[in-house]
Amino acid sequence: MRIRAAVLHEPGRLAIEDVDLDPPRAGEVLVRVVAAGVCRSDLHFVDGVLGDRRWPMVLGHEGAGVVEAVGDGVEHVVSGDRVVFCFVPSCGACAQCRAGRSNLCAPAAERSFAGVLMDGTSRLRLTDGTVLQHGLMTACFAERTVVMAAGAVPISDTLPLWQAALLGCGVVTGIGAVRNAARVRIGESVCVVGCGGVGLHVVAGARLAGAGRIVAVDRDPLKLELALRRGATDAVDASAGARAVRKLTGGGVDHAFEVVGRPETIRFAWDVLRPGATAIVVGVAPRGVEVSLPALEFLSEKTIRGCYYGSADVAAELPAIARLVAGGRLELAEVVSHFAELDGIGEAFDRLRAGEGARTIVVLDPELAGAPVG
Ligand code: PAD
Ligand code: ZN
Repeated sequence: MRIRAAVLHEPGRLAIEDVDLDPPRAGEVLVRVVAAGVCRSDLHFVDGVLGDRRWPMVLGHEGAGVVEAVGDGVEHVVSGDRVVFCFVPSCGACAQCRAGRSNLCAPAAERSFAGVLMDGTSRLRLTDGTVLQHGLMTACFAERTVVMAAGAVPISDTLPLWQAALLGCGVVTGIGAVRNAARVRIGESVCVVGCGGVGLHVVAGARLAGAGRIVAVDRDPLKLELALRRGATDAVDASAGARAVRKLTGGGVDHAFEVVGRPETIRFAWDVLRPGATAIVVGVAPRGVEVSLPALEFLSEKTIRGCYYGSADVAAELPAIARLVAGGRLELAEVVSHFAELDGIGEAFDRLRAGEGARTIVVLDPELAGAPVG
């Protein structure tokens, strides 16, 4: 079938155009995309900083929609079901999956990097026949997409789909970083460096986990204001430096989260730790970027670790988080600053690059999304 999609032809050259989408094969699902969030990880693809040959590609990895058809052997969803995309459709059989780290599923990582589905091929082509990559096995900046069965997580009907869209990356990543990677306990102190579309969910996750002090750090006053509204107890402008956070918290925090993707903010997260504490790096830095740390400080038993996709078992956690949102215990609307149509995606990337506003939601079907456009 022919659909409209956001195609990255090469870094910096993005176009909304007609593409051909093949039907789902065995183990795959055709989804009508209803809404999709614009994450900084998409911008990394547009800017070409994740490495060569990651194009041409249909972008978009955070979204929700309605199932239109399923391939052979798909039993967990039927046509008409509402689903959120999971961009690591884990195989369940590799060593990582068996060890409970489905977010690091090895075959999914390999196919994702190659821009193909699990059988090693693409369902997407330009009208001239050129094969297109599936952005993070999701490719949801498009009217329709074909994803692996494990990439379509069913959710209840209670949540508007424009909010459900956010669950598929930002929310699961942010809440998961707090719960699965840091395992924040009641009363512990937290610092969140970078309070954008993902960092604001880290702040909310820390509040839900019962953190005591939650120090928000950003260079944009608007983001600090949003962070305070979401449960941060203190806001610090990044220019004040890590020393300001250490002073505020009487010697440093128990957990720091870096949610920007730059060496200086990774270093900031390290510098705000008390002895024995851990920094969790969520931000994705451009390929080739290195970060340096004062090695002597390993004596104080500080730890630094990464966190991919909230270190989460997404299929299990995503529906549970959806219930928190539907029950009014986790607010999502305030993180969304703009709605756009598919044609407005270039402007959404410009805003993200300029640090203007928080999340943009691309609405492909206003009626099903239940959200305004414009
Ligand atoms: P965003 O642009 O909405 O948020 C970034 C925030 O950082 C903004 O509020 C900026 O103002 C702020 N910021 C920028 N520079 C500084 C600085 N020097 N000091 C303090 N604050 C600063 O992006 P996002 O929230 O969509 O994504 C954030 C990062 O997380 C990005 O690198 C993205 O690729 C990564 C990501 N990782 C995963 C994962 O699984 N690890 C998932 C999703 C996103
Ligand atoms: Zn993302």
